[in-house]
Amino acid sequence: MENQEFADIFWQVAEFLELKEDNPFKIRAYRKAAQAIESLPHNLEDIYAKGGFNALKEISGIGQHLAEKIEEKIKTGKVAVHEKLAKDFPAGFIELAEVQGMGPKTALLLYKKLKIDSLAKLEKAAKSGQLSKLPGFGAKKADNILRGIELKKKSHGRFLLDDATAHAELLCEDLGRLKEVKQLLVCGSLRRGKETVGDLDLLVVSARPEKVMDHFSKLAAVSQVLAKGRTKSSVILKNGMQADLRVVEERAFGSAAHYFTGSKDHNIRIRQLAQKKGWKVSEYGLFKGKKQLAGRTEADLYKKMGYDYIPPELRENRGEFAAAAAGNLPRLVELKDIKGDLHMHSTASDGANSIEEMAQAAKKLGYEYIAITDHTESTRIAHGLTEKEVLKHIQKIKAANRKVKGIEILAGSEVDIKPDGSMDYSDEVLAQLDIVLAAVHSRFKMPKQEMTERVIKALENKYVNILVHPTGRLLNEREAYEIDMEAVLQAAKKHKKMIEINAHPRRLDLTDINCMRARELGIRLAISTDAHSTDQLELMKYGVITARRGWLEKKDVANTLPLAQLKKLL
Ligand code: DGT
Ligand code: CA
Ligand code: CA
Repeated sequence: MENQEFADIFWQVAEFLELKEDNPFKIRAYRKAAQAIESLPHNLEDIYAKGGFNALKEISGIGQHLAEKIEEKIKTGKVAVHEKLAKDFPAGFIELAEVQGMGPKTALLLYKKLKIDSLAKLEKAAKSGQLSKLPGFGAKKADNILRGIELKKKSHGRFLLDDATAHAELLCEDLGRLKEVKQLLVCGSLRRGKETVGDLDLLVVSARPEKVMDHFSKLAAVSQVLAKGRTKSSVILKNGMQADLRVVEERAFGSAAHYFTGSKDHNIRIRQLAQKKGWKVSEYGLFKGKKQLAGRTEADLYKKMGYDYIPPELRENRGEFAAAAAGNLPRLVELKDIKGDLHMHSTASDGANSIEEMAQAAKKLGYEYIAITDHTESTRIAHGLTEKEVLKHIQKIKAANRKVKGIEILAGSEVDIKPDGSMDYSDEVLAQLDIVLAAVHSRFKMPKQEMTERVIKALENKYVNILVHPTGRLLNEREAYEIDMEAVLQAAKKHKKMIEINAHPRRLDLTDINCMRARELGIRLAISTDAHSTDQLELMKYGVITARRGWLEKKDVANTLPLAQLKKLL
């Protein structure tokens, strides 16, 4: 059983209880547990198999009561409370509540008033003008809901990078145990680090393809076998994700890896380039007539074609061939270059761990510094700090910094940019902070021009250091707000401000393409996790891969600098 299955049940129970106006502490406990489970690096069932009930109870965020629910799910496959609550709501309720612009309360209202219990019915009602006639609705809300439905349809079947990575790792672990598997590589969009992944593409070298296919189709994670051939198979995993497997001979491994890594646009381009030389490139190799010129490794393939090796993240046909021919490819930033993390939360606002716990965890990752950046007053849902509270909080951070040796803890804040572009703290308070992040957390629907002016005004504030999650998008959930990113980047350049690449797989914001533009303009980027718990500090790798897709080098990224140099930048 996947951890997500447990988390989903807890999220849903929390929604149901909320609608029933049950005890808020109970609701919060379910949400906290769901969050804890989602950031758990190990499989819950494994934890239970190894350490029993007590091991479940020891997971932070999970007490006696919720450990019982997890045990119940493992033993019986379901959770009685959840089943009972679900019966009180219409069948399509959860799906409807998840539509952007809806939420559980609206979903329930629409069911009661209009008997809407499916996406199709919702779409019809929104299009026919039925919704806008309801009290408190109006054309704008109906439009928002329609856009939410579109987004849901578009995102259908695409998976977040951490989810896809976790599943690929599980499959590889299992396949790798087979002695017939000589080499194993995850290809496709996951290898390129694309922001979301449609399906997994696995490549294996083996002299015994039948054995590999037999094993693959019977893996524990597989729920359905779509196709099973001698060298090609496709399955659906239990979480609904498709996984394709190809088995090739060693002599074609490089060209097969290249072909299945894609992107399609990159592949089409290389085929044209080969044709110009009178050659042919395919998943079986690079050929001149019948003669194989290359194919065993990707490096050979590129070399023979006259190019430097192109890292997978750059294979999007965005100028990589020209750069590789001229010896001008960037030396991409790597995870090991990262020396600190400049955006994270503590229990002072909506984080799960204390300042010291965050610092200790960051130290284990080998970092030289971190910034604790809790929310400000306007972000009420995240328990943002008032000016008075943040001054005390700064003292607490300084005390923690003295106490925890071997890592510098900067006193920071993720300050709301108010709708008029002013900051949520006065300049006097901002001046007390070591680092100031600026973020939009409200009024996402502003007209483009107003939103652009709002953000630019924040960049004009002399205390602001980094504009964080600059487009506000939540992948598969919420579209970016309307903003003129070129104007924002120009302003960042003018005022010498940094821009964040938020590493959380739900955000990956700034996006790869905008990173390319920021690099052109010479803007410094900061890759940060926005961690709300110690586990989430490990999400850094997804920010790094996004930076690599944006052609960024070590020198483009602020948090590759050693502490002394970083401090000068601030
Ligand atoms: P995804 O799964 O939608 O996130 O994206 P990919 O890039 O993993 O695409 P997928 O799984 O359909 O195919 C894997 C790779 O196979 C793709 O990156 C390039 C190659 N490929 C697939 N279809 C074509 C095609 O029609 N032409 C060429 N040249 N290559 C293709
Ligand atoms: Ca794929
Ligand atoms: Ca595929």
